Amino acid sequence: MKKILTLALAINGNKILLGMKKRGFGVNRWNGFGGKVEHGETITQGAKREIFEECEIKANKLQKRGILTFIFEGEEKELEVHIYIIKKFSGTPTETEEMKPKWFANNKIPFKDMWPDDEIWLPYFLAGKKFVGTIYFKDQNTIKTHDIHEVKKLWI
Ligand code: 6OG
Repeated sequence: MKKILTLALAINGNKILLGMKKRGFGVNRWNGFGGKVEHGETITQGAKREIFEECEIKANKLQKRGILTFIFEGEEKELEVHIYIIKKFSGTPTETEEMKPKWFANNKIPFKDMWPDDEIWLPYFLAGKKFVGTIYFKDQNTIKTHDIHEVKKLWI
């Protein structure tokens, strides 16, 4: 069973916008904003809805940068996460019940309080590259193996 999810991050100069997840999957980790795509909406619409729900900014322009599949050992579910950069937004990132937003300098990204995969794909993201790949987790703190590579174009 495959679930489609979104994940969106904004960059401003040498800073990146992350949110501390206050509840649910990935609680107590800094991450981008996003969640499950609902029936009847496109993936991009789902991304925009989740960004607004989680930190109250309106994403006016999104660009898809990556598609990663996360597989967990012993579990049937697979997560297909569509990763976006928020190119333009209006409003001020604001804390909600789900996320506490904060800007981090690119050289002070709190990797130890993030999902372990972020260290692998964020360098592509920060370098302006597009990427696809699969990450196979032993558990939520441990990656067993991964295969990520740069692509010139994302087709979906
Ligand atoms: P809800 O299910 O709470 O949305 N997500 C992940 N993000 C990273 N960086 N690594 C992972 O490795 C992830 N798995 C899921 C997708 C969950 C949010 O968390 C992201 C969504 O933005 C396993 O609605």
